[in-house]
Amino acid sequence: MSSAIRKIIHIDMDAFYASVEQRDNPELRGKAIAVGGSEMRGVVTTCSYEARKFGVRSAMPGLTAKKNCPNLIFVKPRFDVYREVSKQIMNIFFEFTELVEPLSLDEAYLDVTTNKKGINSATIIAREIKNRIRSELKLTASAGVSVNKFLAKVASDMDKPDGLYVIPPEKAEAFIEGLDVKKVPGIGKVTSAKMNEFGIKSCADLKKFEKIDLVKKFGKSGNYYYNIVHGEYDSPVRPHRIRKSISAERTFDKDISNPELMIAKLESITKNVVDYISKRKIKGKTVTLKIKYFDFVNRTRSKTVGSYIDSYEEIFSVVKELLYNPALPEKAVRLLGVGLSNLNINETQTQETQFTLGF
Ligand code: TTP
Ligand code: MG
Repeated sequence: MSSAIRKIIHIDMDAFYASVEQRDNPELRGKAIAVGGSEMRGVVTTCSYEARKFGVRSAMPGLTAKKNCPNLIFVKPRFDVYREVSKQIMNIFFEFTELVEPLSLDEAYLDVTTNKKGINSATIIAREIKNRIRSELKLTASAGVSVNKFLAKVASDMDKPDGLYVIPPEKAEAFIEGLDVKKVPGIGKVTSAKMNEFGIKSCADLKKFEKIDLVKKFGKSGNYYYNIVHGEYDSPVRPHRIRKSISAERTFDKDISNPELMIAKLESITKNVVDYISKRKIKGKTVTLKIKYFDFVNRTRSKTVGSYIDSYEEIFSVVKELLYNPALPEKAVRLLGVGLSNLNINETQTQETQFTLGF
């Protein structure tokens, strides 16, 4: 396989919990807020950018935060809401690539070297994702775009909030050399202090050491430090989502009552599903037909067959059966969808690298 250049995006939401709270409660907008228990006890999980101007930070005790910023408003966290928003963000990512590695509720790596939209430029994808998050979720995210996870993550932090920072391949080396070791993900306060004792302040300083010396000084992590400063870091984006079903659906401009037209639409929707699974060698045992009627009532009909199927003919024959059984849809249909589940895959999905131009 060629060692083609990869296109990695790191997305990180801005002041995540605090932004969700400001979004959902207009009275909090433009104000210094901290999400977390009360000011008397507990710590700040995060705070709005307005509060950061006063030196309020994550993990700071509430009392200290209030001392720094007397007008600070404390808001109780709503974890269910953050989890839900997180799902919505991840679903946007999955529209572009299956290679999504979430790091927490509000951040993820995406490998878009090859992507579902066939967009050549990772920068354009990052911009589209930011736009979608803004328009659909009314939130802002920062994106970093580069050739590996390390650089993409550092990049997403360069231009926060609402940032888009690109480190193209030809600028990667100079960028790394100028980078303070404190900014390297995985190098915390203790390690950076130790590095400073050895006269290591920037990654250029780090680059002067042989791998074996770095391992002697910093243990196993020395390998990682060596690899990142030499541009040899190539850890893949590891998706941990287990895909449970594959589906495609279509909403029609006009509601449909004619069965022949429904069949025609289902043919093309089934083809989409088959396209997707055949490229990935996925098979399934359960076929689901989704019907949304003109009045927005949703119905699903499913059938599980005895062995894995993956061909258009096999899947479509089940879809057709489901359309007629128990009876043709009794009302006009607004949306039809076809799903395949009970799949033969688990989470490991190998990454295909392919040579593509542009960045
Ligand atoms: P971060 O991405 O580190 O912070 P953030 O999104 O609030 O701000 P920004 O990225 O713009 O700098 O963390 C994401 C969420 O995780 C954050 O909103 C709250 C939660 N969190 C904690 O609960 N405790 C912590 O110590 C940190 C750092 C974050
Ligand atoms: Mg964040």
